[in-house]
Amino acid sequence: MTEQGNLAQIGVVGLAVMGSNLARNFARNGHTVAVYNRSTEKTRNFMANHGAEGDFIPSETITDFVASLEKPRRAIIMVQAGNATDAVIHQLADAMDDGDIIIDGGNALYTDTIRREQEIADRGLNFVGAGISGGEEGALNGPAIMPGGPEKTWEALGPLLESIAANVDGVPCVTHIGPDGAGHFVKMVHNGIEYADMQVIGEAYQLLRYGAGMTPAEIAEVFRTWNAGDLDSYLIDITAEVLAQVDAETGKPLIDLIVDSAGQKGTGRWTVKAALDLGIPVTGIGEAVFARALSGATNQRQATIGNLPSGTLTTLAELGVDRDTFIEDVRRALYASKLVAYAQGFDEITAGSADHNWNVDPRDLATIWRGGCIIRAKFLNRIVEAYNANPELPTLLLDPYFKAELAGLIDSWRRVVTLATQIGQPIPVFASSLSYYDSLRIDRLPAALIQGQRDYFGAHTYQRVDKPGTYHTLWSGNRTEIEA
Ligand code: NBP
Repeated sequence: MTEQGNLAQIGVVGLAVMGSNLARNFARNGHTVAVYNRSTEKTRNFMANHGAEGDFIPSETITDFVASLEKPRRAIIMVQAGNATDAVIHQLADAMDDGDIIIDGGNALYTDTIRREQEIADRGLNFVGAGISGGEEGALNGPAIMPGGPEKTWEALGPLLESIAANVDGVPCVTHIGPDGAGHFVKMVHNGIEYADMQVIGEAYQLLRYGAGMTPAEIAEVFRTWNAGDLDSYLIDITAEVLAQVDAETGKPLIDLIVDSAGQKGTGRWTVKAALDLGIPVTGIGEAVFARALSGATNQRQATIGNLPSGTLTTLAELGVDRDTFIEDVRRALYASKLVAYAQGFDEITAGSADHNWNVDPRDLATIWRGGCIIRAKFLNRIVEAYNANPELPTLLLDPYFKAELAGLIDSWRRVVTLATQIGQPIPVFASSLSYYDSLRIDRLPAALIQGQRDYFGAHTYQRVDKPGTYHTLWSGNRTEIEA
């Protein structure tokens, strides 16, 4: 137990990589931080390694931990998402009093957060599901934070979170996103966008490497150049670093020694599942999630590699494609596909917000994602401007700035999709994003035929372009049309 007068402003439960870095970040920013971990060894190690970095109050029981917090008590849970989070929430709630705040900073599924918020509210406490992005480095030096939960908690939490969040142009990368699960929903879609962003970079690499025949070191240089322009972002930056890395043991580019099977922890998949329920086409994120799944289908790939007919393929050289022109075309295809992925992600957030009455402001997200998080990028400023100019944009792609950008990208994008197909290199997000774009752009979709088919086999009816009403054709009768 701590003596009165020496209480902590914030507590962290769970001292694995994220929790310990977050606790250190709070301490560095002048807060007294209570720390607790289920296995006491981690708490002791934490104090041994970092205890001198600031004011920490370590506890070996939840009761002591809660007693070491000033009121209203604020405790951030940084444990494994799922059952562990539920266990800790209930231990904390049992020891806390009315008005105290439990914050889940893990990667919780937003529907779990909605449920937990209700359970905790029923007990007179406050529950805040807060998405935290930026990995371990962000947790230590300034993450982007997306807190949901009751608006009233922001008064007690806001200044604390602002003090540890990343900061861009004097604006902290944290704001109250909306009620109950809004924060975790938005963090989920952020991660989904991250999947698409990483995949489009991967597709560009694939084309430069196996289409243009460039070395990883050469491609690293290309990415460095790109990072000085519209694509300026953390992910492009680290891509150049990864591609430039040489394996000390073999002297080969490290990228060539890494198994081409990508892992995933679930937030991308959740983003797509939620989008399916909302009826929002997040094709870029979906293809990115499936591309990771395909890369990891080891047994299937072992059976198929070299064993499926390719058809007649050609090479860029045979097609007389100029290398520098191709590199610039690939940059533009990447940029256009990335724009589509962000537009789709924002569509999902808008739809999720409307569905749950969260009133999420898309400008807030683009603002707080400019720093700390994995998808931080210069072009997020443009998204803020786009929504500032028109908060009701039907799609980001219609913003005048992005529309003008697309006009300069579209021909290259089409060329790259065509060439990739001719040389037999997979570009699931480049290609599906272009199809999505064309689907939005053209005036007639094959959905008319689908309605005809549905009416034929299931009497599902259709509407006509030339008159109001709902109709059905008597397909198995005399094929006259009746009003349904
Ligand atoms: P982990 O996700 O690896 O979880 C380890 C922590 O959970 C340890 O402190 C462990 O305590 C605790 N824990 C477990 Br497991 N079961 C518990 C239980 N039943 N009761 C109490 N504590 C329990 O830690 P992490 O990688 O630091 O991530 C923490 C959270 O942050 C996760 O939700 C993660 O999804 C999220 N996140 C991680 C990253 C990242 O880059 N790693 C980024 C963004 C968000 P023990 O020491 O006693 O086993």
